[in-house]
Amino acid sequence: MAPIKVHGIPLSTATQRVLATLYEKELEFELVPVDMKAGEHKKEPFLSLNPFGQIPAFEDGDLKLFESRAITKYIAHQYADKGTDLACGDNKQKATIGVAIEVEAHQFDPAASKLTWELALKPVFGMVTDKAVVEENEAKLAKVLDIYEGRLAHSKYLTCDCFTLADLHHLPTIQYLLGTEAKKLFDSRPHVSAWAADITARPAWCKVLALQKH
Ligand SMILES: N[C@@H](CCC(=O)N[C@@H](CS)C(=O)NCC(=O)O)C(=O)O
Repeated sequence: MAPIKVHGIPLSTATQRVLATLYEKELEFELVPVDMKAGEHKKEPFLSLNPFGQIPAFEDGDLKLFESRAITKYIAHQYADKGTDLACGDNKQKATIGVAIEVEAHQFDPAASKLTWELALKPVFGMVTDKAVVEENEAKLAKVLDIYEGRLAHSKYLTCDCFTLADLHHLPTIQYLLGTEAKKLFDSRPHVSAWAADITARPAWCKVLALQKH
């Protein structure tokens, strides 16, 4: 059988989301590097995998997907019996996970991704951080984290006492932000802080981080 292929790079947050899911599921896969400096993602053959020219792209046999969150949902359902159950519970529980997945994508990620770019990635590329953008997005992220703090007072993870895709989707940006001044937003909220420490210590996530050292 053709192996699962992930086209992307270990530093990309969206690629990391897919890699974390594959490691949680204990699946074999091939990471196919995309030379973004050479603009490989904006040319064929990559555009045949994702016409929007963004990483990651994903192949499982003849199935080709893009959009990291759609890919993780496919993996969690297709390989439900392997590794960690990332979509646990009955249909009502699954619907609650679905809500938390949407909250990550539409409430948490816009601010978290802008802060990741300004505080973690721009310095790596020798670019200057825009303080006004940081201030605006720290305020936005703080409001989301206040809601998470209330939620996490009732359960260990965002939807229940087991780790699901909803928690996993937060890992890439949280990992970057914990290495920046935005860490204070997590540290000042005890339940959020304990949750972030727990999910970033997962063995599957540590394997994603190890890929960055190669
Ligand atoms: N919503 C997409 C976002 C993908 C995305 O933004 N990928 C970034 C890397 S993390 C990228 O390819 N950036 C290059 C570009 O947009 O040209 C997903 O979750 O897969």
